[in-house]
Amino acid sequence: MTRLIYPLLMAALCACSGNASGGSAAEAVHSDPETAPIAAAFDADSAYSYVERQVNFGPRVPGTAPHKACAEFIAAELTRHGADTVTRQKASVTAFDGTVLPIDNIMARFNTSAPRRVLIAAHYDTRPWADNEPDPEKRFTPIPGANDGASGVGVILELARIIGRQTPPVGVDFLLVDAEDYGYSPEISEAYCHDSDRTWCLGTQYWATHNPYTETDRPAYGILLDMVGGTGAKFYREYTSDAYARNIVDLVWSTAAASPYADRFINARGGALVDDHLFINAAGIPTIDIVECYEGGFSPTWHTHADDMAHIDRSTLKAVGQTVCDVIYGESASIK
Ligand code: AHN
Ligand code: ZN
Repeated sequence: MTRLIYPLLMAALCACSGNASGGSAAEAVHSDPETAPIAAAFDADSAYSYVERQVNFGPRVPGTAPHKACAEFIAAELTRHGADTVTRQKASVTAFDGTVLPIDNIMARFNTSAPRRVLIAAHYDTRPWADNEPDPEKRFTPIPGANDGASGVGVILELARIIGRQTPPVGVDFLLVDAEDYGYSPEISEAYCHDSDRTWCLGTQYWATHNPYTETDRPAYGILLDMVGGTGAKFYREYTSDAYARNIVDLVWSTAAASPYADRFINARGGALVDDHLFINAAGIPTIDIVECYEGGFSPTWHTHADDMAHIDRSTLKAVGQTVCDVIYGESASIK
């Protein structure tokens, strides 16, 4: 089931968001070899291995040892790939059931001297429950989170590897957020929850009100990657992304349309969902969500124990990773 956005939250977010101002790359003319776009090859095997290494830690539930080990791994890889800065935002937040969760948002910035920057985000925590297991007994153990958690991070770590070796025409800030997936659902809790939308994306909600940017150095736009490794996945235009940052959806989908991965990016409306991009938009950065979400809901492995490596597909990681890579390297250094 795709959760529809709580109307009041939606209204509040709409009221404080500006229009997307990025996306001029699609119009840029690249006749000068000095400014011509440089191509970079996204290595799907590397991304796959990054997904696998996260899964091998075990479920990355906030407050647990595998989560901490994974956070250290992510931060170390970003440093190793040559980030200008890697910062950790440690805090605590309270989940819908009263559990106090230690959170650790990880931010890495590359090419910080560039006047224009883009933000690429994903959550790295995994859900402590398996809401969609038919057998209720199996619902209360954590999922592997290969697609829901590790896949977006896997794509980001491979992008970081590439960017560390070949400076892109824009600054690239990576944001790995915590505690996205500790939200309320009626399958795992009998408690009544009056505003369940706000029980999701706790790390991003914290970041949104404590983010490092000012009005003038904010990224032009953001791209959130969520569930980007599933077998045979197709990516539709997510509703909120179109509402906040249609020109960025256009940029990404048209970039894919001109690539061998055109069949993965469908230029039609998908579902509407509460995800990290909602709160990044509220912080004033027009942000889209590349997410496997259909009008009828998510993939069959979503929030089940089958969200494992057997259901991760290198060709999906490649389609998403190469498309984001093409968008980044297709940016023009001359546009602020
Ligand atoms: C809700 O189910 C409310 N939002 C989907 C966002 C999500 C969950 N992404 C991964 N897990
Ligand atoms: Zn999830």
